[in-house]
Amino acid sequence: PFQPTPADHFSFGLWTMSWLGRDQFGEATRAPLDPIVAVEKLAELGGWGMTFHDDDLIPFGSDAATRDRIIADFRAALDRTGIAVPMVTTNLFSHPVFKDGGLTSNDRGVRRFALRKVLRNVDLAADLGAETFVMWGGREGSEYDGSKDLSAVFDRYREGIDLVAAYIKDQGYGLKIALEPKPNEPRGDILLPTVGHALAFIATLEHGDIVGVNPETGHEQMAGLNYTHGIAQALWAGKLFHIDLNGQRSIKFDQDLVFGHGDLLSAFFTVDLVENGFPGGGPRYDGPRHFDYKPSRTEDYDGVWDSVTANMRTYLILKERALAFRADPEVQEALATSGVAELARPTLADGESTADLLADTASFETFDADKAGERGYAFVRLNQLAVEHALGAR
Ligand code: 3MF
Ligand code: MG
Ligand code: MG
Ligand code: MG
Repeated sequence: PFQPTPADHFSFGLWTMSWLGRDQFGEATRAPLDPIVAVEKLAELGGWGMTFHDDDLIPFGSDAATRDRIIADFRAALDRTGIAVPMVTTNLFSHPVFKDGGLTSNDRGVRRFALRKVLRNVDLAADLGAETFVMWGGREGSEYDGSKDLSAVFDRYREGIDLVAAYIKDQGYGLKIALEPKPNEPRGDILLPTVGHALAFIATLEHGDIVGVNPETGHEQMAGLNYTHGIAQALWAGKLFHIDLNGQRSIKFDQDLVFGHGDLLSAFFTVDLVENGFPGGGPRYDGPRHFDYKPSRTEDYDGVWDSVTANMRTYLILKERALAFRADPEVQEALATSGVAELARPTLADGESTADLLADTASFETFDADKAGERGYAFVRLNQLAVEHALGAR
C-alpha cells in the first residue's frame, strides 16, 4: 500500500532532487545530478511530472545550439519515461544581475532583460505542454524601505505580469500564470508576501483572468499563517492554479522539509481539503500534487531518493486517513453537533431583504444572546477525532 503511481499526479521540481546542499554556511554536500537521471529516477519511483526553472535544465548563458541539444535530450527522456511537464518557472533570482529584482529592479535594463528571459521560457513551457507558468519573485523586494519607490514598484510588477499574460493570450498558449507568495528569503522582505497580498494584487491586473496563485506550505507558515486557510481562500476565489507542498517548523528560515515533516496535523487538513474538498461542496483543486522541498544536506543520493518517496508516501497515507476521517459515522455526527453544515446555510432567507432583517425582532430584540452564548460547539472532540484518524488510531 501507499505505492505512488502516475495516476496520483505527483510532480517534483527538478531543483528539489538536484539541490546539492549548498547553504549560507556550507559548501555542497552532494555531486551534481544529471537532469536525465532525475527524470528516470522519478519515473522509477512512481512520479508523474517534472517541473523546472529554465536554468535548472539549461545553464544560464548557454548558447542556442547547446540549449537546443539539452532540450532535445530532455524531451527524449520524457518520451521514454512518460514523465509530463505540467509546470515551468523562470529563475529570476540566482544570477547577480537580479540582485535587486527582475521585474521590479530599480535598473530598467535589468527589467527588460528579465522580461525577455521570462518570455523565452513561456515559449518553452508551451512547447513542452505545460499548463501552469509559475512566477516566484524571490528577489522582488528589499532590505531597506528607502531603497524602493513603494508605489512604482507595484506599477512595474503589474506591468511585467500583465505583459507576460497578454503575450500568453496573443500566442494562443493554454498557459495560466501562478504567482508564488513568500514573505522573505532571499530578500529581507519580498513583495506579495502572502496568498492574501497576491490575490489583492491580481485583482488590479488587466489580464488577471489567467493569473492565480501557487501557495507553498512553508512560505505561509514562515509568516505564521495557516496554509490550509490560504489555499482554501484561493480556491474559493477561483485562483488556486498550483500548489507547492513541503514541510516547515514554525517561523524561521525556509526549511523546505519533506511534506508532513513540519506541521503534520496541518498537512492532514491540507490533504483533506485537496482530496475531499469543502464539506459543503464548492470549488475543487484538480491540479498537480507538486512537491517543492529540499533533501536535507545530511543525505547522500540514497537519502535523496528516500526523501522523494517520503513526500509521496506521506501524502498517500494522509489521503487514506483523511478519507477514513470523513467516512466515519462518529465524525459525521460530531460535525453535525459542531454545526459545520449550518455554515453553508445563507444568513438571510431566500428573498429576505435587509429591511426584513431589521424588522425581524426574533433576530435581535427578543434574541437571547446569553443563551446562544452558552452553546458548546464541541470542536475539541471533533479535533480529537481528526488527531486519532491522522495517527491511525481509528
Ligand atoms: C523558493 C521557491 C521557489 C519556487 C520556484 C517556482 C526555488 O522558496 O519556492 O523555488 O517554488 O521558483 O515554483
Ligand atoms: Mg520555496
Ligand atoms: Mg520553501
Ligand atoms: Mg516553491
